[in-house]
Amino acid sequence: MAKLKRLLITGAAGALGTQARSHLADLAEEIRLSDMVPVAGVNGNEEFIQSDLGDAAAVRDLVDGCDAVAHFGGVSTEKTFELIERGNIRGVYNLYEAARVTGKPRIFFASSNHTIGFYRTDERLDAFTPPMADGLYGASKVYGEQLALVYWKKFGIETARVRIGSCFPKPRNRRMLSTWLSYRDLFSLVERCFIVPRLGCPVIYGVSQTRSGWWDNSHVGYLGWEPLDTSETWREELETSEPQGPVDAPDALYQGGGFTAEPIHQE
Ligand code: NAI
Ligand code: 15L
Repeated sequence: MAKLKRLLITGAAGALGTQARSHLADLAEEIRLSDMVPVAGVNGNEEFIQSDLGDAAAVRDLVDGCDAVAHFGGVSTEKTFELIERGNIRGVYNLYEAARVTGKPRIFFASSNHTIGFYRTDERLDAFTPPMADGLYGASKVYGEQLALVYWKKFGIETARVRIGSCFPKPRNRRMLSTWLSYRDLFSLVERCFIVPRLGCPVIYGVSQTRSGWWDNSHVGYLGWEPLDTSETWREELETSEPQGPVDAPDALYQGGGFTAEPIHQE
């Protein structure tokens, strides 16, 4: 497999960015890391540039010289509009403008299941189901997905728009039996998105094998991505340790679970 020349990982100090550093170390000759806060140490083929996604000039310098971007940076939960605007609205605009005026790198955009969080748990979705965000955070990811599509249609910049479910070492609650994505499956997806000859701009649901069947990825068979892990490994443990919640609890009603009940944060 031919290596990428330089891969930019944004959000490199965060949970998934930190995992990306070890899982993707061999994917590129050079790895450029960035975050608004420092990362823990810098390894052999890595460099670190501290910057805020809201700073257009800094983002342009970051993207310059990269042939691929794994975009994990930004606000990752429900927060104030000001924080979300900087990281996920302006930040994504800055990323795509930087991509347009530099080398048009291929982008892995870490979108979220909260773009569709207000669909009910008995509904089945595919890539063409209209978004139904469950808050400001989810709406900002819908914006990011749409901006990616604009830059694909107008400028040919390819993006994997990946609606990640719940990416943690293991499912943390009953809802995550339907949404869990293992680190191994996430990073095999990132790799496939960067090595397939033609990516385009697909919406992909980032989920390991699950019985729930909420999300249909059948239109992205061309990626050759096969999740290997399954949330079923933890079903018995979770169903024993966690009592079944009320039938009208957010986790029971909506795919976005508790995010659907979050307030609009003012501070
Ligand atoms: P995280 O919150 O641990 O990491 C995000 C990183 O982005 C942080 O290190 C933070 O400092 C950085 N960041 C925030 N605003 C910034 C700004 N304005 N400029 C520069 N850096 C900024 O989140 P995590 O869990 O690593 O998620 C990574 C991405 O994946 C996020 O975009 C999140 O929305 C998405 N995602 C994650 C899921 C998960 O289960 N972990 C599920 C769905 C989506
Ligand atoms: C997300 O989008 C968040 O970034 C992550 O922290 C989890 O809360 C995840 O969704 C989820 O829905 O479990």
